[in-house]
Amino acid sequence: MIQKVLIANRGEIALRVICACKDLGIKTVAVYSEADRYSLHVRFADEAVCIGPAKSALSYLNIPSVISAAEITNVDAIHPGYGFLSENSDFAEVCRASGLKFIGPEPEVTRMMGLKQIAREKMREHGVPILPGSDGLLANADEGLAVAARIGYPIIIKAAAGGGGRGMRIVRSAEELPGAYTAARQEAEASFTCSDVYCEKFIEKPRHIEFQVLADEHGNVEVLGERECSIQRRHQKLVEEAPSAAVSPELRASTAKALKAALKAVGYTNAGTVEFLMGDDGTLAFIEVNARIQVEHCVTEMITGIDLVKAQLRIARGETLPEILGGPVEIRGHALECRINAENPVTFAPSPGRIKALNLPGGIGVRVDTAAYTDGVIPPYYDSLLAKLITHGRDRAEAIARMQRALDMFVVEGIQTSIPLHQKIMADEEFRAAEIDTHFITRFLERQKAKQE
Ligand code: MV4
Repeated sequence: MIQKVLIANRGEIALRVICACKDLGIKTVAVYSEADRYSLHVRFADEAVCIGPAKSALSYLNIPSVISAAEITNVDAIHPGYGFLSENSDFAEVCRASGLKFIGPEPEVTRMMGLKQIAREKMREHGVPILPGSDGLLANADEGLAVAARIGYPIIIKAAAGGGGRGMRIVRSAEELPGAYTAARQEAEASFTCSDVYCEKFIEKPRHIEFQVLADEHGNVEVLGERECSIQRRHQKLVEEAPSAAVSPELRASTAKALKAALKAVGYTNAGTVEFLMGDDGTLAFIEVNARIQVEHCVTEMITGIDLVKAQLRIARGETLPEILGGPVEIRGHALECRINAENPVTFAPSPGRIKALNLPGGIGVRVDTAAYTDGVIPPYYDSLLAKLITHGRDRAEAIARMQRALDMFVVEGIQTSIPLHQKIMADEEFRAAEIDTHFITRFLERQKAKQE
């Protein structure tokens, strides 16, 4: 039984987990750094424990501190949220050794999914499409040359332990390859203390599309459709939506079928996201698995009506997916999410400080996930996500209209936010036509600049 959960996170996701626990009658324990003493997750949890100084390395990432807080408050389980310790398999292992249920996949599975060339091989084995590329790791630059001769340029060399775009090098010709191979290895070693790399075909202007999955501890796997996440800048997503305009019902169904087989075979449990790239030909190719709840999970919740965080908790207490879902998953309407960051909307520089005034929008089809409040302080130590503004409509046009209305009624004074940027994106013709790929923001910012001149 899970009667009390410690939430090893802060901000809006800590509050989101508290909401799901409250809905299930589960008691909550917040942990907080010295910078977060007056945060809402501290106020709304049943108990709260200070776990260290402002710097994350000394608090939210400090495994002994988090485990000590769990032991003194006598919780049954830990929800890691996203970021911080959420995909740290060593942490999940310490939880298990301490008799605490980690709300996520087993550490062995998270570790396997973190080795991207292994995840790639597992997916291929079970019929999930992957890009042509190396068979496992590259032992040297010559192996990379041999793969490129077979599949053609451009290729991309990626860190096996990678993420967030580090340890990647695009290679457009044989002459460039040895240098790119060495550079990728060095960056991988510096970033992940693992210099292993693999390679695959490089897709020039892909769409980034990800599938939400839920898997119980009895071998059942469900796929809850996809999200379109192409609108990003420097690997930070800005706008997400569900479903993707580029995914047909047939492609959705065939991808879901293969994913179910692959995730069942690897013993995946709890919530997860499988990332794909879509090239010009409209086909999807697997890139990586995120073994956690994601920031953008809300758009999937809006179109399926399923509370994903509640599902995570119910899976962790041993319930089956048929019990949790109560019938077939149906996709209804369209949802959008704008990430409202505390940052300068033009330079993207962080804008921490005190919120002097705040008006959160509402009304039909509008949801705001945030831990912000009037007089609350956005500290400079963590990521700059201030709120997630989510809208739902019967179709994409209705979701966009509701987003425009909600952005207009979203007032934050005292700090700068990305609200003006989102207002411009919502009005953009390419966005409105769903002509989006991972280069959208570059083109959009150029159009904005041209308008000013
Ligand atoms: C790629 C790619 C093109 N071709 N792989 C970037 C982060 C990491 N998660 C994977 N990434 C990419 N992998 C192949 N074979 C282009 C990117 C990429 C990207 C992917 C998703 C969203 C935004 C991106 C921005 C730049 C590059």
